[in-house]
Amino acid sequence: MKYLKLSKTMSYALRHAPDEFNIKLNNNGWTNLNLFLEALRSHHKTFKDITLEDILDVVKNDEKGRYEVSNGNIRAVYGHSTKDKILKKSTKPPKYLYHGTTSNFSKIILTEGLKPKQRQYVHLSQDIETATNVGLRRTNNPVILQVNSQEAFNNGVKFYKETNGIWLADYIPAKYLI
Ligand code: HQG
Repeated sequence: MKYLKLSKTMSYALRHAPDEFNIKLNNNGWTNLNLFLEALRSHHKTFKDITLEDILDVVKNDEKGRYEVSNGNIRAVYGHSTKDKILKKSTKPPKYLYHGTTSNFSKIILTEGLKPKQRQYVHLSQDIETATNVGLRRTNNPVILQVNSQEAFNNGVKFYKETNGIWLADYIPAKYLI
């Protein structure tokens, strides 16, 4: 079984395109695991023989904790772009959080603030190393922006804690960024 391909397809379905797979996400992003298995099997011939174990292996071994399984349901933890916003419970963030991006984007962000762009939430990292890895997806020389998260939180910006040091947030005005 090609787990990378399966993982990418799972992310695509659960974050971006549930309609293409004929699955429904609830308000918190959950969908029924057995129906998801059937949806993947019928989506493409590569997946026609996958089992529940294959999906659970992807979930368990994912290095970023991208998925969660509970009570017979599965969801992507972050990264959604579906039009109905996945509801999250906001939490008080640490004093600082970090965002790794390209030099060009960083200049725009320092003027107009950090926007979710095509996703539902802004994605932040708890430490500089993780933010650097996020930035390295786009450039060899990422710029790491420091977010004055607690100050932003105190002034009404909402933050949401996810797995593995990933934080989400709503739009963050430039005045909270260094
Ligand atoms: C940029 C991956 C111009 C922002 C990662 C980023 C992460 C702006 C891009 C997760 C902007 C959006 C998310 C503004 C933000 N003007 N550019 N005002 N505001 N941007 O992919 O944070 O492997 O949606 O800097 O590791 O790069 O998929 O966000 O470059 O955890 O699990 O707009 O996705 O995880 O890009 O990455 P993204 P991201 P996975």
